[in-house]
Amino acid sequence: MVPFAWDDPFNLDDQLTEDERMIRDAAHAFAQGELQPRVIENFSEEVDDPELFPMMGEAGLLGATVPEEYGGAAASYVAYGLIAREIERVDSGYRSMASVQSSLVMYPILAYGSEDQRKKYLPGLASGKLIGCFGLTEPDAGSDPGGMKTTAKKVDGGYVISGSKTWISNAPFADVFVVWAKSEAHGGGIRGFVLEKGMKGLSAPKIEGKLSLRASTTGMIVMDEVEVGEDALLPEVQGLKGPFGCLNRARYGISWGAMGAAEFCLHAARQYGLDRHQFGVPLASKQLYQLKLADMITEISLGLQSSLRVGRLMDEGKFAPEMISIVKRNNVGKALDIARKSRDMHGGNGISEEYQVIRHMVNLETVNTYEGTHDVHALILGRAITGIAAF
Ligand code: TGC
Ligand code: FAD
Repeated sequence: MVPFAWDDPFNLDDQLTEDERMIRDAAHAFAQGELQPRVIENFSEEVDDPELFPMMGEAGLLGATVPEEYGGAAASYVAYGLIAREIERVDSGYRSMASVQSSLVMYPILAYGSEDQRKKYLPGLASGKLIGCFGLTEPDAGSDPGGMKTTAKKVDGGYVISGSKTWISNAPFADVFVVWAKSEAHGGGIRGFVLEKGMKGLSAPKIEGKLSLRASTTGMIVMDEVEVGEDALLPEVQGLKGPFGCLNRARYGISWGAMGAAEFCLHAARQYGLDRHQFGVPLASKQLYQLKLADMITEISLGLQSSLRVGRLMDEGKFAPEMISIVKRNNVGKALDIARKSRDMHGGNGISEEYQVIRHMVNLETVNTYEGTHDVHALILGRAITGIAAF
């Protein structure tokens, strides 16, 4: 028998490699040292903080799974998940900034790009000197990206891209835009293009007034006949499997990240219950309070263990996207429940920015919606179970 560790019930630490533990510890130190001190103000004031990208790059947190020759760390998907968990322990918005860069911008350039595109963009993105965004969602095509209206028209020497994308993380300060469009020249099939800040007809206005994920900057991508050369096309993929291949990575990272936010909320509720006295005793001495803490560590330990399993399968190339739907959907849903519970357990203080749990709670509302809503992932699983698509 071993002593039980309430903050690591299944000894996750023991299941990691030495490299993974080192990466986790470095991510933890960065998140607590650099992100935690600025998050309350950044969230409250909805501050744009692009200077975080070079700082994250310097700390090795961008493109961790990318080969070293392109500026990455050639780390495992488990290590990538551990980074997401440490960043989201501070704020889902900061994890968003990093996971878009790593999974939605660097991954498609690595997996579907030409060698020239890889050399041109990946080292700058890994160092955070370049900032990337990923444009799939449109005003009339969210859960159903196949309904997108953005088009790429073939012209001599390249393409003209027209359309608009909305709810795009990092867009207002991005240098590199991975956008998906229907291309007449490819039978109306969906193709990926890499656009650059400053191109004529390209703009990225900020969406103001979000009440969730306020530390992450979100915008639109407006493309008014943007002319690009042949070299802007991602040559190695065609169809929705292109963007979905990127989403697999980002959704997997979110499954870890959401558990980081949930762990913050558990730790905060535990400490609050030990410190706060009512009826002459600590709140933590009450059965109802302990029941909630027990439910929290149960869901967190099961969620982390599941993400670890999926990560190991990804590292072995043996995963199915439906596995990722299970962990993205369940971990985010459970994290949202845990954040709401923690908010309640803090009483009136739970609504104050100082205690931070309500920030996690409202952030997780977005995380539950983006990268496939909770219900869309249920339908992905329903299709796999029955063979019938119910979208
Ligand atoms: P469907 O017919 O299912 O598939 C079309 C083609 O794609 C292939 N495919 C996949 N490939 C790889 N990975 C996956 N997960 C895949 N899912 C499907 C499929 O095999 C097929 O290939 P082929 O060769 O036969 O053409 O497509 P559908 O149109 O019926 O899709 C249905 C549905 C609901 C599953 C899908 O549209 C969906 O996932 N909707 C949710 C949209 C979404 O997740 N959007 C995310 C936008 S990005 C974002 O939110 C970033 S937030 C980032 C942050 O800040 O952290
Ligand atoms: P809708 O698709 O309109 O869904 C509305 C509701 O209807 C949901 O509850 C949904 O579950 C439900 N619903 C939809 N279809 C069905 C169905 N068939 N059956 C039953 N119920 C259904 N996108 C990007 O491309 N890049 C980004 O970087 C990005 N960042 C984002 C950042 C933020 C802060 C936010 C809020 C969103 C971001 N998104 C991004 C967009 C995000 O992926 C979409 O919001 C999400 O996919 C849902 O699409 P929608 O908002 O159009 O909702």
